[in-house]
Amino acid sequence: MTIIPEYHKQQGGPQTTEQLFAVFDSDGNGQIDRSEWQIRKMAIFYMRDRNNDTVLSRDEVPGLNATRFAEADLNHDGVLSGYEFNQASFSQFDRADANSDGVVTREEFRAYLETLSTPS
Ligand SMILES: [Ca+2]
Ligand SMILES: [Ca+2]
Ligand SMILES: [Ca+2]
Repeated sequence: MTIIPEYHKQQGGPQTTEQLFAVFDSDGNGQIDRSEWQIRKMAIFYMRDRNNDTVLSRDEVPGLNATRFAEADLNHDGVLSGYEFNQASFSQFDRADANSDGVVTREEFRAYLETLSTPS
């Protein structure tokens, strides 16, 4: 997890889906596998943390269903810490791997990020 603050400091971290995908796809094969996801997934947390206060408030993940948010908010303080994000069901690899073939493609990655950012 020590690598993530570096991204965070680099101009606020990756800002586009394409940049974020490149961060995740560390071997550059155009797909994110399970281990790449585990290593890099906190980059999503930092990307969504718009005001850099190291927690995600409700409005920073507007697409996330209220029930999911509440489930992830383990200490019920109304925001998601990095730990809570890491543990959350919505941040797991299987959530992004829509067709369950063991890799997350660009399309799946984009669709996954949409679910966090776009209110339904
Ligand atoms: Ca890869
Ligand atoms: Ca919390
Ligand atoms: Ca997939």
